[in-house]
Amino acid sequence: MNKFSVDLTNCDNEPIHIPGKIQSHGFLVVVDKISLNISYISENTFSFLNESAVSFLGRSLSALDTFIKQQNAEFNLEDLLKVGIISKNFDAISPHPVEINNNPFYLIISASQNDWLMEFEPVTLQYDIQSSIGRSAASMLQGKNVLSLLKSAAVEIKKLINYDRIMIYKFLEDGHGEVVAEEKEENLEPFFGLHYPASDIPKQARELYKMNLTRLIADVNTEDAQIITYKENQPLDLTHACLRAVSPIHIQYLKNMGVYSSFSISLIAHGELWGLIACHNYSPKFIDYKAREGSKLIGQILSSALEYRQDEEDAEIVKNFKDTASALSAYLDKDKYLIEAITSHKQTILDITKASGVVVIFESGLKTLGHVPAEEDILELAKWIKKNSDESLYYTHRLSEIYHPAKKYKDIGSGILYCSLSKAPNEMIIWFKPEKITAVNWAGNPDKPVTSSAHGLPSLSPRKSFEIWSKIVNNTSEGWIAEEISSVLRIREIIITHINKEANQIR
Ligand code: BLA
Repeated sequence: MNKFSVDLTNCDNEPIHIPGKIQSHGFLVVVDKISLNISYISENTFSFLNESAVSFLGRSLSALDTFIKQQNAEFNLEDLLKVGIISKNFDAISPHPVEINNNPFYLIISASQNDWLMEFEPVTLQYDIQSSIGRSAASMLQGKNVLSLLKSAAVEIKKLINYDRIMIYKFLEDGHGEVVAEEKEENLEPFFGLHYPASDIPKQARELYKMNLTRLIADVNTEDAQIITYKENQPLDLTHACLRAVSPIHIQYLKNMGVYSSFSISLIAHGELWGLIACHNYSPKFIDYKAREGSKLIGQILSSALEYRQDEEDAEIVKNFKDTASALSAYLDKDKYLIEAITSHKQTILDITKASGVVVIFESGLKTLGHVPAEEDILELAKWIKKNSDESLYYTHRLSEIYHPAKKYKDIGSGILYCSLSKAPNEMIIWFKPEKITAVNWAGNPDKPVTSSAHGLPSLSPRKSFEIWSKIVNNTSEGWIAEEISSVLRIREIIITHINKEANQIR
């Protein structure tokens, strides 16, 4: 069994793949790959089969045949398992319908290192989900851009599984997440636009979610069932299982949030976890294997559509940067004054990056566009940059950390991207980005007390972790992406060529 004791300081190390327990809405029978005998079994098998779990340990699968009925009585569980082993494809035979005490169950088979996992769980879906999935995928793909694609995916998932709240949760560059789309019951407060720290979904959980694309927590208040075994000191790896018991820290988190059931689907783009479709229900809710697989399929379709659309949008950004550079180049050829050429037409030097403000200092002129600090602050900053760096390009998304006076205007310039236009101390362009936190919303009621728990985890809730995270991201802007840097280098080249040309003409 897993002896790890988890608290708020060691979340990243909790071995969540070997919890030694399963959720009790189903039961687990595990067969050793070599002997094909039952090597692990969940204690709650008793409540489904009316036979003590331990009595099955070490026996062959045929011990289950009298309890678990199949449509084709000639064909027993061991035959089924062997078909899977030979074809090396358990997905093709899962879910396998069986009957236990006259109730329909699904058997889902997957692999662990030395054993085969056989999970039994109830069948609840009464209608043919396949046709709904087809319709959902079709309407989802009508979304023309990434945002409308995400919104319609949330709408379609809500139709399929009817959880109270469906969120598309996207991981941003530093690992923290934002709710970028939401479909919910009307009476619930919106989470749309909220940001959460990276630590709310620790590293090993993200790794696991890349391998196993869905996870259901049917009811945060039911007690998990212990897994028993004769294989001492060999914890059973439940990475690919459906019934895996969930980290107690996360259960507490959901309870503090008032959530009774949670279901989430991984979104993978370019081999990385792009985000999750996170579904909450405010009462216990179990959805069966076919409903989960249907949602997974929607997630996979969304993932590949996202990859495609995101690439399209990124290409669009680069194209806009390049178009702006050519336009500015043409203005420079036409106009008499450099500053005017790059600041006074339809396309300006501000469109070269995604910054919200820019200043151009050239010869004796200074011109600003968008949100920028006061002129005296800009001049101080320019002096400081020249003094401290001989590089022609400098950028940071945490300016005030190294240059304290910038604290004063962090809501305008927590991030700067600077490029020099010549060796002269006063010829440069600086782009500004605001502090990120000012763009972050927290819709919860800050006066509501944080729920305490009996387990010494009083501070664990999204609200608390948001507060902690706010402190960390204070004074930080969005980062500068590679496309912005190359765009600035491109325009710098154009401007300097232009300056040199002018200088030669004068001579
Ligand atoms: C897992 N945390 C998760 C999961 C989500 C979140 C979606 C996946 C499991 C699931 O589907 O429920 C977080 N859920 C969120 C967030 C929102 C949401 C941010 O709805 C926003 C709306 N969690 C903490 C802290 C720790 C922690 C401080 O907040 C550790 C100290 C741990 N979260 C934690 C662990 C898991 C988890 C260990 C893995 C659970 C598992 O799969 O066993």
